Amino acid sequence: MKNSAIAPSLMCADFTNIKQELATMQQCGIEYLHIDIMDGVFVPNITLSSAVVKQFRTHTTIPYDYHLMITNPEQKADMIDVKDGDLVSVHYESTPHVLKAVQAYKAKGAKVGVALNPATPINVLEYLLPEIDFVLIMTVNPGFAGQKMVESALDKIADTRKFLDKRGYKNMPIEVDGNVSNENAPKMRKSGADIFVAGTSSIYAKNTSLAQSIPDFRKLIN
Ligand code: S6P
Ligand code: MG
Repeated sequence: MKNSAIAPSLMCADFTNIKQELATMQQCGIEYLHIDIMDGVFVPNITLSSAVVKQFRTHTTIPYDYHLMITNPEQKADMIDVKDGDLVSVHYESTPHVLKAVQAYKAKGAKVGVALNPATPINVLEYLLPEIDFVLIMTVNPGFAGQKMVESALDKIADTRKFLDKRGYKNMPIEVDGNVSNENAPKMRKSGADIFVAGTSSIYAKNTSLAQSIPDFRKLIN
């Protein structure tokens, strides 16, 4: 089993206090900042923009984990501020040219993953495996925070782990996103997840602080 990593979902952050939040995340050893980019077309919502999140680089050295929920991401690589070592995931369902999209962000120095909506079967990854660095399994329909995990999520994570291991990709990480709650995260870990997108159902839950909730969450996924 690989080391687990936490990627706080910045669409759940308090932007009036973002400098402090980033400092706390850095102190807590957060591995990635999960950044949801939506276009109101691929998903029915619009959230963060690359132009805004780019400014956070002056306050943190934590790599970004871009989750692109935009149509034809292969045509938009120039609009996304990618640094070496960032993660970028492109949705399988967002373009007929998913390999081209993978290549476009690789060329910018990112480690690139393919994200799968809950109803998308994992065998679509078959011929992409040599080209990608990780897989993102959506455990809710993408677009909004605060949803409930879909029924099939834990089985799908376990099936993905088997699918990858069987094909010689034992070290390929699986990221999970959507209702990665304090309750669900340990089950997701058991099923084979490695990178955990943490939002309103864990570290950003009400009545806690990041300084408390992040170490608590880390215990749950170790
Ligand atoms: C949703 C987005 C996610 C959410 C995250 C929020 O489409 O991709 O990254 O921000 O799921 O976490 P939670 O715990 O509210 O589900
Ligand atoms: Mg996301």
